[in-house]
Amino acid sequence: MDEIAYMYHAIQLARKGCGWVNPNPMVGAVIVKDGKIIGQGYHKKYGELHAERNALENCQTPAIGATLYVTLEPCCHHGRTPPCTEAIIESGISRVVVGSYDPNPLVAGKGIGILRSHGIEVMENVVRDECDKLNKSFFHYIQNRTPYVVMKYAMTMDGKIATHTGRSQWITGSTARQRVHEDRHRYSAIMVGVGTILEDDPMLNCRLENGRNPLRIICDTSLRTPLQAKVVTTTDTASTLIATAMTDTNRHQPYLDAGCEIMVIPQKDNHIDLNSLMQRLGEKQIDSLLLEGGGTLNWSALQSCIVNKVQAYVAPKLFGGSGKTPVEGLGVDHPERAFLLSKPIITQIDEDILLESEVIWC
Ligand code: AOF
Ligand code: ZN
Repeated sequence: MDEIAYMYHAIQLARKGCGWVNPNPMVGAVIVKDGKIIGQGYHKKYGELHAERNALENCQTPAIGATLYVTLEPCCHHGRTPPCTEAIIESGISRVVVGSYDPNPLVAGKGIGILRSHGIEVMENVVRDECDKLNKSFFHYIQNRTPYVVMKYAMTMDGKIATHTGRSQWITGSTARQRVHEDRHRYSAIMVGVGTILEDDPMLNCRLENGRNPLRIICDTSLRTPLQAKVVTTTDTASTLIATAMTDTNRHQPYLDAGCEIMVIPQKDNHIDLNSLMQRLGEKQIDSLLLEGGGTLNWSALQSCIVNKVQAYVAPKLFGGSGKTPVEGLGVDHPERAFLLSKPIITQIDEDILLESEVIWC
């Protein structure tokens, strides 16, 4: 195996932490000596050992003189775990090959600097693009302290998310829907507007075997969520947070009794202020959020500039008529004022297509 292959192996290991490590990054590590892998590991769960320490613990022979391949710059700070740089230095590893740089202000190049100052050879940026792809949401969260927001919707080829009678199940096929559940596992929270609760009464959970349920967030300015809604009656299986502008604690009580959390957020233009909400969610360590509509909330989210990425599933169907579209609201008045997205990554998923773009201008 060559250097690149070892790093790809470390990336595979890192992916095993998907959905379990948030708000930490996914990290994988491989230790190689005399052309043989002597230890490997990954960051398994938030609060637990980092990838490098897991790899060192798994070493079958002493790591003196070995090379460590790690997808992210080793940390050098005391967090929930001691610094990885200390463990690397103590182990006698003589060379470290790094994929991504860690933008955490507590690390940010200092990890690499410490290793070098101890005479360890460090090679940077190896398979960096692939390593960076693992942790888009972590990079955003650690620098902004707000969640990385992905606006996701499924529409027909004539741009409808529902028929004129309001029916939306199902637009895409089962494989595309499975993919959505993988994202519900990956991201820390899922958010919808109260309109979606009133119309569809969704569960908003992750229906993968061994999947993790995201925190369900309902944007509900005037507290209209029915107490019989599934998101309210199933808090024993998945947590629900209702973000509202209603300050009357008597109105909060029935939701609190049902096990929901209430977050009071100031109002802006008759809706809760989404920028304040994102700040508060960041304080709760929500690093990533899947925005699943509806169109009114999507419009507010774009106007508030909180959307980082758009995921549009497109199904080969046409609904016609006055069915809803993914982004409602007033809309822009001129093509020049459009929200601009990056060149999409296109993935065919059976009969459907997934288009993924970063928001580059809002
Ligand atoms: C690494 N290897 O596997 C991970 C790193 O609170 P802690 O102790 O878990 O530290 C979290 C921070 O450490 C996180 O924000 C990121 O900068 C880094 N994560 N670093 O060397 C790992 N998960
Ligand atoms: Zn570490």
